[in-house]
Amino acid sequence: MKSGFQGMRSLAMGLAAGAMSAFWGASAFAEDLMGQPTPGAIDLQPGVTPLKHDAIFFHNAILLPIITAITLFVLGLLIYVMVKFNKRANPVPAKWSHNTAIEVVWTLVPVLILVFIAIFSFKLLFAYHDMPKPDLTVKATGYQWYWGYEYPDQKISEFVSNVLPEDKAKAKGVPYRLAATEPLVVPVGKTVRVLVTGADVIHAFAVPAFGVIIDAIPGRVNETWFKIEKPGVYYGSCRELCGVDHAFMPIEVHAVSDAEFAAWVASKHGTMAAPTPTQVSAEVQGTGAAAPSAAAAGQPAAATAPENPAAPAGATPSPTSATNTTAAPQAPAAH
Ligand SMILES: [Cu+2]
Repeated sequence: MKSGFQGMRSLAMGLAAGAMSAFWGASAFAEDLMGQPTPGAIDLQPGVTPLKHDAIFFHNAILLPIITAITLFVLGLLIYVMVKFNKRANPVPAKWSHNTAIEVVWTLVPVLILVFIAIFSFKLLFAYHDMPKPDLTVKATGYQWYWGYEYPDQKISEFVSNVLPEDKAKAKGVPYRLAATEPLVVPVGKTVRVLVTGADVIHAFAVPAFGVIIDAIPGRVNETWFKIEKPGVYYGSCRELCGVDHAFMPIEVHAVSDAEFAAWVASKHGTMAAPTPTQVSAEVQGTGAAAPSAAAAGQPAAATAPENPAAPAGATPSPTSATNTTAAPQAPAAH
């Protein structure tokens, strides 16, 4: 009898070890792909925004150790009970019930664990809620079954982004069902506000590398934000079951330099928002050619007096303007 129990135990341990190695073997040592899922991976996608770093910390450093400890503790209790109080080992059970001390402990300890989690959870929620002053606003509208993107500051009216067909995706070497016909292009290192809404049914705008997911609800405008740290291509998708082609409405975000963003805006016949005074002087020094386009104020705030160069003076004298001054003069030199 005893050997049978030991046999089961070694079988269970063998199964667990096999499952663990199958789980980790495929992914743990493979390099995670940036901005898209990695085949065989089980961890969160690597983050490229401060919010995602915070979310990864919350998951990996707070939630995962706690849930692991609780699971192992409960498993230990179950095994202890099975071994110590089975019919053979404990033929005459005790008759007592209720133990005040242990009941206080098993009520209080979970409460304290939840309060501990809540401290970090609320901190993260506030970080998501407290958007810094945005440098750029884009509006994303979910349709059955594609996305529409609009750049109100740059006066780029809505354009449609569909799933890239499979043959074209293969030809370009991009992931099918993640690649889109039109990317959402944003400058790197800038706070991007995303206004999200739905036109027909509820969709959801989600980009895992940014740690961003928010519902796109008809008749309501939701708001989220991200600040991308590295240039690159980042993929997301609709995350609300919105109909038969729900799986075919990807989100493709290109994080580019200021100069590349300005070129993209020009290609869409948009106008760059009014730069801060430091930017204007820097670009004038660099080359005269960049000045007229930069001076073409397109911000809604300046719409009442578009020719007033003093109007943008109140706009963001933030640390971001320091990066602008360094980046701006280099841009025209490249041409
Ligand atoms: Cu959808």
